[in-house]
Amino acid sequence: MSLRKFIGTWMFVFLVISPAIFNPCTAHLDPRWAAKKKHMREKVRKMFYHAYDNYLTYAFPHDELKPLTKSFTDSLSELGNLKREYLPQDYSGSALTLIESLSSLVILGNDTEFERAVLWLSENLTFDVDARINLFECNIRVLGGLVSAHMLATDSTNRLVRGAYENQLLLLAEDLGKRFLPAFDTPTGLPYAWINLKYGVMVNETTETSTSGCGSLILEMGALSRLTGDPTYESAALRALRRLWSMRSSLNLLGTTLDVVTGEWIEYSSGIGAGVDSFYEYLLKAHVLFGNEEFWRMFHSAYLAAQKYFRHGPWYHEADMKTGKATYWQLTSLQAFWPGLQVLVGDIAAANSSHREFFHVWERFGVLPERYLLDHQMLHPTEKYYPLRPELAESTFYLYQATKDSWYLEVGESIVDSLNLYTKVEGGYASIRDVTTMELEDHQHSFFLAETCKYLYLLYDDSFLVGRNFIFTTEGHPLPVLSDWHERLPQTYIPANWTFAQSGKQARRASSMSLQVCPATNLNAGGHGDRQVESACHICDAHTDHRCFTDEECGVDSTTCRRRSCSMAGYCGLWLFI
Ligand code: DMJ
Repeated sequence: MSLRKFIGTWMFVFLVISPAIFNPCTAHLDPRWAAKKKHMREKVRKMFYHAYDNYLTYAFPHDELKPLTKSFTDSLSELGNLKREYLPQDYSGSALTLIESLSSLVILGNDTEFERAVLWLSENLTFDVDARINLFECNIRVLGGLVSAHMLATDSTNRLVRGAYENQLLLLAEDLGKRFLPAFDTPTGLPYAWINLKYGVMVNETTETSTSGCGSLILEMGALSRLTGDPTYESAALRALRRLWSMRSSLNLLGTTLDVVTGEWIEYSSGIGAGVDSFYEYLLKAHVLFGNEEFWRMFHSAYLAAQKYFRHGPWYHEADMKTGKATYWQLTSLQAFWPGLQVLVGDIAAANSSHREFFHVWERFGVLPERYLLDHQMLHPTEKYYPLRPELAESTFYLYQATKDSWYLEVGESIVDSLNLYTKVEGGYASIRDVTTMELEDHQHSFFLAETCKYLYLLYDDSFLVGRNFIFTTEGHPLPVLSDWHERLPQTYIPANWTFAQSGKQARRASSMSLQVCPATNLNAGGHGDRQVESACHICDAHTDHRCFTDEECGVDSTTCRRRSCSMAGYCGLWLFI
């Protein structure tokens, strides 16, 4: 069989679930970079606090900082790139940036400030306000921020003074989740994009929403259900996701916008960027978080279709969901998350080549412009802005985790330098209105603290992740992967001839399954102190960079419990035959 036919016949998807993100196997340091990493970590820490402190000084408790005028904006009502219709008198902000900063504070090791923020929110935050909010944005930023912070506040690390925390963030999250529910009361189960927190869906509310808007709710609402024991939230999000998936074309493609009442597509063209991006992300991450095969099957089909119809070399264009024909040849800043997702899939080679192209564009302009017309080789005439987006930093972090290639540390350095050179002002970090002139705009988005700074910090210091399994929401809020949230215990694929000694070199082959502790699934991390880590069955790859020559050098995937094998590109992962 020719190689071409071989590849055509046996298309492989290679699932890694980056081991360094989810397990303790890859705690290794490149000695040449050790000092540099420390230096960069401190540089990023300073960035975070420059943004955070200025927010506290000039904007808190309002939503976001205006760093040029050192003032604030109550932007929760404005989120979603749609025009705010009105800002009610009684709406005084929801401390959005504080909520978004909670998990970053933990990752930076500032437990004191985390506690202070948690207690302030516990006492002061209310959602009983006459505010029309975007469901998607409020879900990923506020609900996700609260649920993640609640889980961090109640994990075994005791970062809060004993007795100070009595699940207040979870109660707030539950209150918010209840206010989301009227949005799902449609004939299709697809939620309205906008709701009023106090009064529910407004009369004459728009029935148009995006694919992300109804397909990226399952992590936060699912987590809320698991934490409260009330299945309503997860059921609503799942029903919407299933309905959305049922609307795919015969090519397994979805459009970008749709009507929640009729269930008809409005925009048939789609890609991996705005309006669709986190839909793909949540299918895979929901599979990781909840262990549900249904999510994996959806993701698998959707991912293959995206690679088939949108990809052109390292670039991604848009295509018509019915015909698969290319529509818009545009690179958008939001697309830069895709290589990070591909790392979770294990498609490292494709991730690396796309990431390089995004970075070239970054280098050319100094930052990533919102939209670049690939067919005309020019910037989009109006979308020339860069609002401090995290996506390139996010992918850089994932690729470094997967490969340990120090080149990604250099990419991170270049991102940090550009941010400090072009966007740092006395009052914080400002968005760029026009990348050709570097004219600034008076807005420091909350995701700069939730994601951009967080991923840059984790690139240089991932100690928060060592020995623990986390999945990051699309807004960068970590959720622990817990075996008791998994729908069913996975089957183990450990080959019979492996030995499971717990000492010496062979300790690598030990897993909680092999140690017969499944289904309790608590495995002592060994070599990382006494911390107990969640691991259903995980076995490390033989090499920390996951490179391999033979299958024998590959371990067992930590979340699916499937035996990993060696790809043609020489990386361990899960390969699926289709
Ligand atoms: C963030 O709010 C999230 O990452 C979202 O999924 C899309 N992008 C913005 C930041 O660019």
